[in-house]
Amino acid sequence: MKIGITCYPVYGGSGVVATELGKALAARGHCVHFIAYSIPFRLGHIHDNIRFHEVNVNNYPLFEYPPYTLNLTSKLVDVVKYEELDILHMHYAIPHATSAVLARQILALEGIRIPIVTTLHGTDITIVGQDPSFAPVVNYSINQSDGVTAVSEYLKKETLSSGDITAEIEVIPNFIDTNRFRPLEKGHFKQALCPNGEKLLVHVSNFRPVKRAVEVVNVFYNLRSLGYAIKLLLVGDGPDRAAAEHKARELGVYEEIRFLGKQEPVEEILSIADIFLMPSSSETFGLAALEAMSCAVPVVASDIGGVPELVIDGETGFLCPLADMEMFTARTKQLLDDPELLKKMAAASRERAVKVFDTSIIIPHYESYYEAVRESVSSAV
Ligand code: GMT
Repeated sequence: MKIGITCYPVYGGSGVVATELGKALAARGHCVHFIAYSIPFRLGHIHDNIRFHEVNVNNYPLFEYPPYTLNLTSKLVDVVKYEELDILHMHYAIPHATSAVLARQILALEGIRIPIVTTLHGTDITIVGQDPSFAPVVNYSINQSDGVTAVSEYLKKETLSSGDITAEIEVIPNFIDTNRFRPLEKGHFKQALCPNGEKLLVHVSNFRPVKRAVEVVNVFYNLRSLGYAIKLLLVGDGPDRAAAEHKARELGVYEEIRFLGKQEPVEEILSIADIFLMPSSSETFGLAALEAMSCAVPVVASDIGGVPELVIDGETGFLCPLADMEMFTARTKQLLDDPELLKKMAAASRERAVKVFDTSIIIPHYESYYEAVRESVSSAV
């Protein structure tokens, strides 16, 4: 199949999922065309079956706000027409699905019927989708897509709960390349960070307020105060990084924490981690936790959103009521106190990632969904 994929290329889990999906589809023989305002950051080296089409934003002086949605629409029209695409897959409703619907209308005038699949990731529904200044466009763009997928049952339920979405939604969970994300031998790295055999706690995020990164520092401080020999790695960057650094200085634990900023490859860092902390207030899936599990790292997380579909409480980690940091600290402590339990949960995490979320299991689901959507579109013509 010739597949067009649009995503946010520089930021966030939806871009990671879209890029990894495109790479996996290309490896399975499809020709994948990424259409975005810059090259997706996870793309890596160019693959034979992968093309990139940059959307140029026109900065005409009259435009105080350049109409990116329209530039993207025009690019989609061009790429569908000249590359003879079979399907468009848009990640994140706004503005990608909107541009695709408009492009489909333009192409129809030339007798081209391009099927559109839209994948919902999270804030496109839980935040942007709720904003009255966007809601009618979000709802319209989703309802007009030929196929709609959501990354968790939770997100599907949330999307349908308003009653404004009439489209059927297929749940296709996020996935992980368990060959790449696996426990790697990085003893020297661990030794450098934890010279006295300390246990290593890790948090990876974009440091947006929903991630509650400052709470990670608080939990770390509480455990250190209880006498635990631990270190903390904070990976990523974003609005709350300064607040997390400030909190670490205020609590006197800054020297025990490494703020690594944005890092690739994350799997090397996760390989030396003992416990992954994710106290988020909102998470439709929690891709960062899946990356940790695939590297055999148990997760302590908030019991919210789609996280319970990923982390099995008491088996692959622990789930705690949102903002109950006493419980969060106690569960992390439980893992530190019991090396056997930690080992068991590490193995169970890895096993769950491999058996349920491996790329080889989820990508065929997308392929068959594309086929079904194409068939229903062509039989409706
Ligand atoms: O909504 C966001 O935070 C951004 C979004 C994205 O596009 O990066 O993240 C969401 O999509 C990820 C990939 O499907 C999920 O793993 C994240 O849980 C989800 N984030 C939230 O729901 C907060």
